[in-house]
Amino acid sequence: MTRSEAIFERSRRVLPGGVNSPVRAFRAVGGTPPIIEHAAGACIGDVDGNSYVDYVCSWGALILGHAHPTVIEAVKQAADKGTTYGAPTEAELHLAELVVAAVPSIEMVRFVSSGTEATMSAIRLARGATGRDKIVKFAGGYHGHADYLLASAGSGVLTLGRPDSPGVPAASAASTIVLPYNDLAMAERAFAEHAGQIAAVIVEPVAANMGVVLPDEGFLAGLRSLTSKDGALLIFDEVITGFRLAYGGAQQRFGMLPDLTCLGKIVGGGLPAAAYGGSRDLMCQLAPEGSIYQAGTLSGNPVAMAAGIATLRELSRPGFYERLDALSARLAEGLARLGCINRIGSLMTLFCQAGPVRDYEDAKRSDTAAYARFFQHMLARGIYLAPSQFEAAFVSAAHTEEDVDRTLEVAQAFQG
Ligand code: KE4
Repeated sequence: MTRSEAIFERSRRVLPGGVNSPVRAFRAVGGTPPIIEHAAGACIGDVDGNSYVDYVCSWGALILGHAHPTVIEAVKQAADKGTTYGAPTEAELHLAELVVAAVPSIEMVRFVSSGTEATMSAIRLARGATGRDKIVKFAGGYHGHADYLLASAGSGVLTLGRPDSPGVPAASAASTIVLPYNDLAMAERAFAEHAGQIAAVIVEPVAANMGVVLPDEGFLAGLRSLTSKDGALLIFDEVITGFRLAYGGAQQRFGMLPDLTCLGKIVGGGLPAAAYGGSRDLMCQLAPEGSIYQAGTLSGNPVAMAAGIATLRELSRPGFYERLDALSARLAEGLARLGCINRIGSLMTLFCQAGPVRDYEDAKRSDTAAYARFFQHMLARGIYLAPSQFEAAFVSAAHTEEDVDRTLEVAQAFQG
């Protein structure tokens, strides 16, 4: 028995499934997850001395790679002055000013501690600001685990949602309309059928939780037009795409302006911090300025703010995204013979199927058993991919051409 196996066996006695987030348990790919003990740059190391080139990067948070020296130094300096005060700090002001300067649609921002909190709060703000209850999300879109976001399409696509998990009250899911991603005609029908009743559409501007699925030309612009005409708000869930696809996120890369934006992962530099933001008019409706309530003990945590500030400073350096895109293209081109690659910037998924993959129904046609075999083949040879076909692979600034070439060499040896 390896140390990872022994530790994981013990963990399962006190942590449900041995994990604190389900996907980490490797249920979709089989086997025992390596217990990670340390990481630096593009590599992670487990308790048995194995090292892996990491394409999970803490689910996209670590665009600079693991333990970036500048981030670590900033965290150490902040922690030396205390870890949390529950009071206003200059650090949260500094990161807020960086976010406002970076993200085109954000005039004001509120920090929270997870992407789930960010989307949950943005939706409450949208409902409070519009006085409406219904929301629209897309099949295969993941926005964290708030009850009404764990909903799947009703019996008829235009009917109200039904719970996607035990414990989600039917009444919660019933306020959610779940539509096919990239299906603008269905979105138009939903707005016709529920005219004046939809508070917001929440969408990943590039979907990354059914695997990576890019928006069709005109899809996002169509949602922008539909929501504006109906008086609903458009929420871009940029928890993954924010600071990933460009310094200003997907909205900068696509030239779009949502009403609210949710950020996570990168904005906290690998520490627990997330955010939601939008126009001053909207954000000033939040307590204590307004009456829409949202709060958090560790919101704007000074150590997390320090990590976020250090990270965004590195991202704003000239040429950062261009290098990342070029390295990611090299990886994607090399993997293309193995299946259908959907990629934008440093975000990609290799679907084990011929493709195309334009929505969740397409994604579900993937050969998940083949993906599991590919995953295990790569893991055994020191390459750590996402332990699910329906997740993304992330390239960081710490990855090198040698890392990519090694990855491709190992992948080429895969015999299915
Ligand atoms: P968190 O609550 O996990 O910080 O963020 C929720 C969330 C919101 N929006 C998007 C677009 C997201 O991708 C996420 C979380 N992403 C997953 C990975 N697909 C986190 C990994 C996990 O669940 O363990």
